[in-house]
Amino acid sequence: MFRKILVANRGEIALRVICACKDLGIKTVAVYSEADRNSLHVRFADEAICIGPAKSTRSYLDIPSVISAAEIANVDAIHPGYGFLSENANFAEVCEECGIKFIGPRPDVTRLMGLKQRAIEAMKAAGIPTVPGSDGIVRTPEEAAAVAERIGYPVLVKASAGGGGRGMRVVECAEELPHLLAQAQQEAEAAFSNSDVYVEKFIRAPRHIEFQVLADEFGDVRILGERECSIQRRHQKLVEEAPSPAVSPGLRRDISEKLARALSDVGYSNAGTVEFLMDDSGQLYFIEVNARIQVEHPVTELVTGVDLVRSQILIAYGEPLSRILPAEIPIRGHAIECRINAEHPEKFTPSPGRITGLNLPGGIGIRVDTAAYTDGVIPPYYDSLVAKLIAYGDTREEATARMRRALEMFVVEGIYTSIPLHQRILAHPDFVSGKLDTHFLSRLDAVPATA
Ligand code: MV4
Repeated sequence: MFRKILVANRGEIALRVICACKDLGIKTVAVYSEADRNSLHVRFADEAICIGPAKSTRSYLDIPSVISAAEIANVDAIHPGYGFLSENANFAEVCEECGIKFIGPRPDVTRLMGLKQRAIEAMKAAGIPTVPGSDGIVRTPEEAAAVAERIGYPVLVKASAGGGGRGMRVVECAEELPHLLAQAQQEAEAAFSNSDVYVEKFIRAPRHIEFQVLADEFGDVRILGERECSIQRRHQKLVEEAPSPAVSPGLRRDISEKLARALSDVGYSNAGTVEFLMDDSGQLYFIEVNARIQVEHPVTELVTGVDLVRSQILIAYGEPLSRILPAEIPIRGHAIECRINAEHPEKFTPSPGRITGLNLPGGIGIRVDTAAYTDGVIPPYYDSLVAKLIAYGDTREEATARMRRALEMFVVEGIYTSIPLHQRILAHPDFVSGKLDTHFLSRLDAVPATA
């Protein structure tokens, strides 16, 4: 087994990776910025190396600094967590050149998945349903208009290198198309140094449903069910659950079979997530692949019993899936995750600062993934995630009841958090009935805070 792994991340996910390493008897090396000197990932790793100032471009995103730390500590592998360098194919390549195993897919596969329209092409070729749209990149208003006439308005112009909604424009009619196309291209160029865009039929108020993948380095691919991630604001997910209330066992089986074949064909390995949109008729359409472990992975862990981070490490070491996973992985029970963010309750702006008092809930069916502690600081430089509160139950109703109990007993003093918002979400009749889509929160905002 690997002797020592460097964890190229911070916060709860760095701790999550350290936990998996401890379970496997692997030594860990934390890296940290000057703002994270007193963080728990530094405290619980076997070694810790400061890699630069608070600003992430000069620390957690700085490839030479991370690689230097890995060389100094003489690690066998690097786990990138999520965000930061996790989907940076160049970083994965540098690791490889330095003889350090990157715990993730091969760089060429990550690069392919990063070009959305190329990923769509690959999935389409393998029989995965995709959104009606252009075949590849659209360059001129004439080309875009021809596609839009064929599939019908409204259409969505999307950046090929995009993510998080940047470089996206909804086009309602032909008159708007030329200038919205130009806007999307300019925004894509500014954000990603790549002006390539493509066109899709715009699906109004879809559900966001994603499938969890584990693949070994020998072409064996397993799908571990799906997560429903429709409850989001400004492309930030707030609540995720597994399984999706909208996916039947038949649909799950059908998509899983097709995905396993498609991902094996492209040479995918390690953990990944395949994102789909679901329209109001219940049709799933592939949109993109995330070549990393995701924030919301715990809900899948709870309904499958599979430790996804441990699996990532074993896969990277060269273990075949047949030795990592049981022959059958039934989806059992229901899990819900609430992302507890440090944010102002009305303005939804970040609320960094010192945590002066903290009570983490527990009890049966509750898991808390966090790096927070009393007198600990949520710095302003990174994302505002304070904790992931995850509830499990035999049924969705039981998981919901446990989540409400845990939210009530979750106390964070000194900063504002999204706990009150989560309480409102879980009280909403549409949440209770599982009637979710990506506009759920805008409807919730119309409900008084006391409801
Ligand atoms: C879409 C869509 C509707 N139709 N594509 C947003 C970010 C990017 N990852 C994909 N996104 C969307 N693509 C078509 N053809 C609506 C969204 C979208 C969305 C998707 C998932 C979760 C939240 C979202 C919020 C707004 C828009």
